[in-house]
Order: sequence, then structure tokens, then C-alpha cells
Amino acid sequence: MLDGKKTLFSGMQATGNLTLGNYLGALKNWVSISDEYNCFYSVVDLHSITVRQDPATLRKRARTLLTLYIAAGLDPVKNCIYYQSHVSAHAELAWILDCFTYMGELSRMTQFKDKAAKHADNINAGLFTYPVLMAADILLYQADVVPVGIDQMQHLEITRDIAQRFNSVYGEVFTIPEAYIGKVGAKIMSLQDPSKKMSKSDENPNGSIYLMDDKDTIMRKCKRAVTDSVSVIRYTDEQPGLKNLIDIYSACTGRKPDEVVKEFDGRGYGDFKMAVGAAVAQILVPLQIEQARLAADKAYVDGIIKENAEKASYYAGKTLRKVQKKIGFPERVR
Ligand code: ATP
Ligand code: LTN
Repeated sequence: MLDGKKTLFSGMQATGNLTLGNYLGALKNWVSISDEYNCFYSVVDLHSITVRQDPATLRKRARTLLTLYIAAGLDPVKNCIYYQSHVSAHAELAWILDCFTYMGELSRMTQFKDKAAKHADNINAGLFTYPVLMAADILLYQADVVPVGIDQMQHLEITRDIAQRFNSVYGEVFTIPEAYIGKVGAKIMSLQDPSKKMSKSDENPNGSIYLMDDKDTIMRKCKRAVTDSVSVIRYTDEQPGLKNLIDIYSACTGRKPDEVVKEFDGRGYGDFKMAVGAAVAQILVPLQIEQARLAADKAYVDGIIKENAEKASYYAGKTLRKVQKKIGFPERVR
């Protein structure tokens, strides 16, 4: 604990193009709670290579993601914003924690099962041990809270199990982290299939609103969103497509779902979809402008990357050395 504040860790992969789901489920919450914590926000590029990546594209996406964190409102001086691959302690602790994680628990992870089914030609060991690297990310910084979308809950639970297992052998080495799931936007669904989460890796681009979509595209995707034939605006699981649109509108405007239902009472789906599109564009367009401005300021962004990698390495190194000592690795001779 620094300055009496608790510590927060979170990260996003630099794979695919970020969606509104990533923004509302994660990034937006990061910004709203960042003042209360000492925060570490990582671009988790080591996680990205569990799926094959083109080098130039990965490099470009990682940088776009890092600037998006800042554009979304995370102050890079108060918050440590950095690339995971710049801090070697992540990979080192992950190996150690691999030896405290069981095959059985990893094979129960739904994300592994989904991704293995999707990439049947490349079910690599990294895909399997992905949650252990995630545990290393979180535990290295002794994080108290981890803001994520609800789909990551299972990974948070395994992180806690690994930490408790390690602590029960070696004493209180790791802080046991808690997940922080936002009240609205915890799970944004696909606009084309409301039974699936909106995802970067969806083959149908109409199912997702990308953070870089222009206003016309956003409006078009909202207009085409799958709803139902009930034709009454209500917030219920029986109308999942509409419910998702209400969640999106609610997260973008700060109004509660029942207020939204009242506001649109008696109006048609067409009207509501246009209002959703406009509310989303009102959030995303300024974000895009700020990201482009930052991306053009190479020297400023490079400075942040360098300073924050050093800061992250300092804190991560402290935990790693403690772990190595507890385990019994020989001390370095100075
Ligand atoms: P992919 O779909 O390619 O597996 P992803 O969209 O889940 O990727 P991640 O980088 O794995 O993206 O997730 C980043 C953060 O965004 C996580 O905290 C995750 O919980 C959150 N998130 C992702 N999709 C959604 C969604 N549809 N609704 C709410 N939160 C989401
Ligand atoms: N698996 C996460 C990304 C991630 C993460 C983390 C999130 C990697 N390491 C540590 C929170 C804390 C995902 O969102 N898919």
C-alpha cells in the first residue's frame, strides 16, 4: 500500500480492434475509479501471442491501445501505463506460479475451452497457461482490486486460489485480490446475436461497435441491431437484444435502465436505436480525436512508455525477489 491507497491492476490484450464492450466493461470503469487507487494498467502483449500475431500489426495495435488508455482519461503520470513485455518479471513469476497450478483447474477455464475450439489448429501451451500469466500480472503488484468485465471472473478466482496456495506454503507473500465489476456494462452482448458477448474476435463486424468506428458506421450498426417482434420498450431477459441496447444507452448516458424505459415509453425501436447510436457516437468520437492527437505526439508517448516501464519494473522486481527468496533460490552475490 502506497500513500495509504490500495493498489489496482488491470490489463487488456492488444489483439483485434477494441470494441464498445471493452470500453464499457473495462476502460470506462478504470477511469472512474483510478483516483481512489495506485493504478497499474498494462497492455498485456505477452498474452496476445497465445493466438498467432503479425509482428507489425501487433506493434501498432499495442501502441494504439496504450494511447487509448490515456485518451480515455487515465493520467499517465498518476497511473502506471506500460507494456507487459517491458517488465520481464511477469514471465518469470508466471513460470514459478505454473508450478503451483494444477492441470485440472486450468482445463476447467471456459475461455480456454472457447479459444481452443476457435483455434483448433493452434492449441498451444500458452493458451492453456494464460490464466497463470494473468495471475502473475496481478500478484506482482500486490493488487487489491482488479476491474474487469464479468467474463474474466473465473480467471480472478484462479488467481486467488493460486495466491492462497502459495501463501499457505510460504507465509503472507501475496495480497489476495478482489474483482471489481462495474454495475452497468459488465457484459455487453453482440448486436447481431444477443446470446454472445460483443467480442473483438467476432467474425461478423456488424455484431460489434469498434472504438474506431466513425459516426455513420455506429449509427448503421445500431439501426441493424437484432431486436424482437414484441415492439414494446421494456428491460427484460425475454427481449435480450433490446435489453442490451438499453444497457449500452444507460452506460453511455449515465441514466438507469428504468429511467431509459420511461424516457422511451410508447416510442418505436427505430427511434430508440437512433438515440443509442447518437449516445455511443457522443462518447467515441471525442475519444478518437484525443487518441489521434496523442498518437501524433511521438516524443511524449515514448517518454511515458520509458518512465512507466521503469516504475512497473521497480514494484514488480520487489515482489519477484521476495518470492525467489521464499522459494529458496540462491541469493545473488553482489
Ligand atoms: P476476445 O473477444 O478477442 O477474446 P475481449 O474482447 O474479451 O477479447 P480482452 O482484451 O480479453 O478482450 O478484454 C479486455 C477487457 O474487456 C476485460 O476486462 C474484459 O472483461 C472486458 N470485456 C471484453 N468484452 C466485453 C464485453 N462484451 N462486455 C463487457 N466487458 C467486456
Ligand atoms: N485476460 C484478460 C486480460 C488480462 C488481465 C490481466 C486483466 C491479462 N492480465 C490482469 C486484468 C488483470 C482479458 O481481459 N481477457
